[in-house]
Amino acid sequence: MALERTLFIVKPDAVRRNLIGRILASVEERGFRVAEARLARLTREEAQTFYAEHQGKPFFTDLVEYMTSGAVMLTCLEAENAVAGLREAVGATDPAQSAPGTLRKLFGESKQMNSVHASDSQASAEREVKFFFGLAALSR
Ligand code: 3AN
Repeated sequence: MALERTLFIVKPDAVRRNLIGRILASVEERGFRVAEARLARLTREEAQTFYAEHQGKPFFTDLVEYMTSGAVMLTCLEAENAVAGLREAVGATDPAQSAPGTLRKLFGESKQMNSVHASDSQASAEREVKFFFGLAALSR
């Protein structure tokens, strides 16, 4: 299996609760390597562009508000089968529905404040890694 890269974000609710270290330790323990990392405060434009596929949905305005409400830890993670593997480690959108041991079950507070983001497909991973870290980060 080939090495893949995917985008992983520690979202504002988790940064606010001082969970960056625990969450990154947890993904490292699960076999992911941190290839890129940057603490950032997203602008409205960045959040809207990043979540463009959800534009028009009832939760979109609140989602942009939440994602710009504080710092986020942006990372690019590398592993074999990284995209699918990280989605499994992250769990379902709603922490209440997430499997035991998943990051959202462990740390998430609600459907919106679910602590972490992971790209949902290889195409999304390419778009999202490029969006925050540039084209070179896809293959370094
Ligand atoms: P996931 O991050 O699990 O792929 P998406 O892509 O459907 O979920 O949604 C993106 C983000 O929008 C979620 N991580 C969550 O923060 C928020 N979100 C999704 N669905 C809802 C909802 N029904 N109510 C509130 N927030 C939501």
